[in-house]
Amino acid sequence: MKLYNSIGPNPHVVRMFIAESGLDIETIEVDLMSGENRQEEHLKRNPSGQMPALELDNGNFLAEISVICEYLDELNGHSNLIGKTPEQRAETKMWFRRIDLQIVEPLINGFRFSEGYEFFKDRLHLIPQASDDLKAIAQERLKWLDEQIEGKQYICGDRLTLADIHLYCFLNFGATVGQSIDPSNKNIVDLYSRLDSLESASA
Ligand SMILES: N[C@@H](CCC(=O)N[C@@H](CS)C(=O)NCC(=O)O)C(=O)O
Repeated sequence: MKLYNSIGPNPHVVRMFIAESGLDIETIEVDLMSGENRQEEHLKRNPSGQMPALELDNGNFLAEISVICEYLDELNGHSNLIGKTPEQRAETKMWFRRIDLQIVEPLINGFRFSEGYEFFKDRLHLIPQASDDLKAIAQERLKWLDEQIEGKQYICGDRLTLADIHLYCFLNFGATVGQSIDPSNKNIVDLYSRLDSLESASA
């Protein structure tokens, strides 16, 4: 297998997941800054033109980070990162989906529609007037998540999962583009620092 990798929080999620899984997968760099990911060669790997993409041994490709991670975990015999039982897997996917739709999407689009405007204007349909509201939604939902994880070590209790990794990588990115964690979200701040101390965080 080969991971087509680049800068950005989405590839970071997959790299951190691979590191936490103890897997070793060859990576091939794609230059996102120059738009190599939007060229024909990469569109054959992922018609969405986005990063990352996983090439399988039979030459087929997978994209979408949760799909890649779930596939790897299944091959790896089902770890805690996705879940060892149907209920654990459902719990992980439930939290991943909440975090993805309610926090990550507004955070990243808030960035793309403002600070990222020049970079993304020829790649995506941008809505600059929505930027401030999207950033506010991400912050509101983070506050909600802060209440949900009170007393928990990780989002799914004592189990480190893809949901934590997803949240961590996007909060890490958010901090670099003016969307830092509100320090009053003490549980999120603590969770972030627990995840930041993992060796896999720098993958
Ligand atoms: N839903 C996709 C999102 C992928 C994505 O947005 N990737 C970013 C990198 S963090 C990208 O390729 N950006 C450059 C571009 O859109 O041209 C996934 O789960 O993989």
